[in-house]
Amino acid sequence: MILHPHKIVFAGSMGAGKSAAIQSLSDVPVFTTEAINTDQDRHNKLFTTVGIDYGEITLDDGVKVGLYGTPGQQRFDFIWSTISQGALGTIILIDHSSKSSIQDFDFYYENFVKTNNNLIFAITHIDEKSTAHTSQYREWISNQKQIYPLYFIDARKSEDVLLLIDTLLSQSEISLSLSGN
Ligand SMILES: Nc1nc2c(ncn2[C@@H]2O[C@H](COP(=O)(O)OP(=O)(O)OP(=O)(O)O)[C@@H](O)[C@H]2O)c(=O)[nH]1
Ligand SMILES: [Mg+2]
Repeated sequence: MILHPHKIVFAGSMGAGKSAAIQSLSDVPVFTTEAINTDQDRHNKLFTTVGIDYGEITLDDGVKVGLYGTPGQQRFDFIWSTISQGALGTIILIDHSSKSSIQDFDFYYENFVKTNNNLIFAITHIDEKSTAHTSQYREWISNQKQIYPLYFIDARKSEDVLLLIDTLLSQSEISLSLSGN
C-alpha cells in the first residue's frame, strides 16, 4: 500500500461537520459531492455528502496536507476504506446534539480503526442542546486498551480544525520515531 504522508481523513456521523471542517481550513476551493439529503429521519439538513470532499492546506513549514472528507451516511460505507487507504490518520467527528452520539462514536471508531489506528476524536455541536453529558466520551475512551486524543470543537472554526491537524501530525511523528523509521 502506498502511504500518503500528508493525507488526512475526516470521518464520522452525518451532520457532524466533516464538510464544514474542510471548508473552514482549505486554501483551495473544496471539491465536494453534496446532494439533496433524502435521509431526513437521520438528519434534517438540506445537503449531504455522497462521495468525497477534497481540500488542501499548506502549513507554516510549507508542508501541503490533503484533506479528505467521507460521507457520514452508512449506506456509503463501501467508500470509507477506499478513501482511507494510505492516509496518515483519521479525525472522527461526532455530533454531540444527536440522540445516538455515543453509539455513533463507537460505530465510526469500529469502522475506521480497521484501516488506520492513528486517529483522534472531535465532538462537535457542543453549543447545541443535548440530553447527553460530554463525559460519556471520556468514559468510552478510558475503557479502551489505547488512549485516543479527544477534543470538543466547532467544525466551522478553522483554528479548532487546525488544532486537530496539528495533533494528528504530531501523533504520527511520535509513533514513527518510536518505531525507529
Ligand atoms: N452549531 C454548530 N453547527 C455546526 C458545528 N459544526 C458544523 N456545524 C454545521 O452543521 C451542519 C452540517 O455540517 P456538514 O459539514 O455538512 O456535516 P457533514 O459531517 O459533512 O455531514 P454529511 O456529509 O451528511 O455526513 C453545517 O451547517 C455546519 O455549518 C458546530 O460545532 N456547531
Ligand atoms: Mg459532508
